[in-house]
Amino acid sequence: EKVEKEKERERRASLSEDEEIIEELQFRNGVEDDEDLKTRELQKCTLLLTLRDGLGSLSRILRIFEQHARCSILHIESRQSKKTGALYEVLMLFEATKEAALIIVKALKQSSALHDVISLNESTIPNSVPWFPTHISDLDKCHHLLTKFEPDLDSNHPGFSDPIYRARRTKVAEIAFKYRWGQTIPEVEYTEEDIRTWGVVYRKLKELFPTHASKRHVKVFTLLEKECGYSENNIPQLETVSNFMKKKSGFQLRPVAGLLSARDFLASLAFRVFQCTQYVRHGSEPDHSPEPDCVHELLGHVPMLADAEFAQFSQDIGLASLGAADDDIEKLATLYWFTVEFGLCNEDGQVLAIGAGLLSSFGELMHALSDVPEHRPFVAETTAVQSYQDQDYQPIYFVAESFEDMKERMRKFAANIPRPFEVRFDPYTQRIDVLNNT
Ligand code: HBI
Ligand code: NLE
Ligand code: FE
Repeated sequence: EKVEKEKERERRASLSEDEEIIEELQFRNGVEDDEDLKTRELQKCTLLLTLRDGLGSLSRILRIFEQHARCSILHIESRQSKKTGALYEVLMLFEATKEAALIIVKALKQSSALHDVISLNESTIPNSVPWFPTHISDLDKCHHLLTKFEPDLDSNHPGFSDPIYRARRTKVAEIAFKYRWGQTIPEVEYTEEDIRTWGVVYRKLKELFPTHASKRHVKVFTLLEKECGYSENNIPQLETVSNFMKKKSGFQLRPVAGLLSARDFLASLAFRVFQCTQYVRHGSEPDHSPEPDCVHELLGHVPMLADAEFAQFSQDIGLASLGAADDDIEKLATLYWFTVEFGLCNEDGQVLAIGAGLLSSFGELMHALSDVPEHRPFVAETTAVQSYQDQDYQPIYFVAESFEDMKERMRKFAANIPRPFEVRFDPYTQRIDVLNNT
């Protein structure tokens, strides 16, 4: 053991200063394994290096880059420096994995050959950008389901002890699991029990809409009855409704098996795609369901998403979420919760519901507009950090001064989320263009 230690000491002593730094940093950052190296995404970094000595010392610096597989220098140019204690300045653009870039920049900062290291795109180096879909077909990969509220797993679910209901849910979920972009959404043959449940909710809500729902909702709901087969005796099929929405606002539906992760769910909104459940809530609790079901989607979300301005608002939340850090996703999900799901809005001096969670729940719609819960003014920054629960009626709702005001506040909030790039949706190709700020 002693011999081993001595050998290691000798080896270290023979390392050059730069090699030593690299080794130390690789140790601290965890050495990358080959498999990881092949799959990780590369990022571009621009550095301004100030050399102490002549351009000859550049070779010492280049060695730092050579240590990393898949790292390449894309551009390099030099000029004489005007700084005291420095001879040359080198502008360098390189490409590497995030991990390698981190190690390289740290090694450069510690190298005695350099007077100064400035990273011109610092923000892209320490935070890797989470993967996000860039074409609408990539939504096939956004299928991260949360197991909350599953009737098979949650003993409080009204369907937990109803094997027939559970079997139906499993069958409907199959459609979503098999669905791929571009396909027609398969029809579900709803049971009498499903239609009865839908009818109970439908009848009661229809009575409340004129006095409780946003005018945007009321307007489209009338059209849905005329053009899409909405009625208390019929659960419309997703494909029919999706085609209607495409005409109205460019939104479309795709089937989903249940509650998605916030990241995956929000990402689809960027493409004007709404992930829509296709099963019906359990018949024993028609007035309120803590989980989304197609009653919620079709009566709550669809009429709002078919409104052009609301569609834009929803897409903007989606665009803001692409590649955002986890804590920003959480804020956007919270904002989504208090606007798209449970938002209230002032319209011509009247407070009305715009949130789908209210517009699909007879019980909560009455509760939200009564004087039982607290109403607070909608301010994006404070609303974004308000905690909420998703089991029962909300104790707090946020009321927007007007829909335009809500849109504007949300737009400003989203613009302040730090991201090293900008995104733009190209409706012709249904692709997200990523505009690098580097
Ligand atoms: N998943 N299928 C589905 N439907 C939703 O309405 C939904 C979701 N996942 C998350 C979510 N809503 C929101 O509560 C936010 O977290 C975005
Ligand atoms: N509570 C709503 C309803 O009963 O329709 C569903 C909310 C989904 C987030
Ligand atoms: Fe919803």
